[in-house]
Amino acid sequence: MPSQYEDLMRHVFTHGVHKSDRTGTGTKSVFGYQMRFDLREGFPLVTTKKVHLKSVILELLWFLTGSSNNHWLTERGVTIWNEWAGEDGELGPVYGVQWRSWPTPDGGHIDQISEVIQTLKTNPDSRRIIVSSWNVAELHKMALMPCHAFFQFYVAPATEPGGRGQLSCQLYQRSADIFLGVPFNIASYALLTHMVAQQCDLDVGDFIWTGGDCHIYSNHEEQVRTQLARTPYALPQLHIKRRPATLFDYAFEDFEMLNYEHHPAIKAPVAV
Ligand code: THF
Repeated sequence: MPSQYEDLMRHVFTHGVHKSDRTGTGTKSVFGYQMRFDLREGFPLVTTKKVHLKSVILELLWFLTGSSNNHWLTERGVTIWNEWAGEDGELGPVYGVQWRSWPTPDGGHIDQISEVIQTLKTNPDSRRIIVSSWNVAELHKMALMPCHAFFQFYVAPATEPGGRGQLSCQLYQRSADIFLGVPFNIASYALLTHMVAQQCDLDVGDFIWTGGDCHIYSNHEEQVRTQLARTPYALPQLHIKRRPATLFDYAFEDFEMLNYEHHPAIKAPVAV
């Protein structure tokens, strides 16, 4: 059974060095790690605990709307951004804003996601199919600086005449909360890769996750022990029920996870 996530967790738990952090919680930390998920083998949803997929899907759809406001999420019952939002729900120019409307010095905006789709359709060999959330000039206005900060798409050409190319995605995540955040982050980008592939008539290839400061918070250690004692199940399969007109027209109901066999949920506090 696939255990790449659990291998990362075990590696940091065993070899991590004690390190203090911005939130004052304390962590075990390792710098630099990579995982590769072959999306043809199944959807990389963690099975050694129940992952709340509804929050993952709605958070991704929220990023794609380009919103800076947590209300869109709370109206739909998703609370994962509440700790960082102000009274008015504002988070500043976080992920969605940079993805869809990165401000330019002359007062314009760049829709990085639409440019990615355009390039994948017209110039799939490009080595510049990149989205960055790390807008250095705007970091100080963000409620939280991007953790998953930079990603690139890659198309491997079709292996037979008339076949389809295979779309891969690699993410650089500068800061990785291994117990709470990483299962969400892997699922989110795997889902995005499936959606982009569907829109560009490509098959899916690999999702590559590259981590910077990979850490286990000291108040997650008991949960980690519980999780590492469990045996992973086979991966589920993602089914997208229709093909919306554009990447921005997906709805929560369009996604179905088939055969998601998982261990029980494990609760843990989030470091703010
Ligand atoms: N800050 C920290 N400390 N960890 C993170 O993972 C994180 N993020 C986002 C921004 N800041 C972060 C927020 N993403 C949960 C999951 C993802 C989050 C924040 C919180 C969470 O509490 N998950 C629980 C409950 C699930 C639910 O209620 O839907 C879980 O059991 O998975 C990572 O990008």
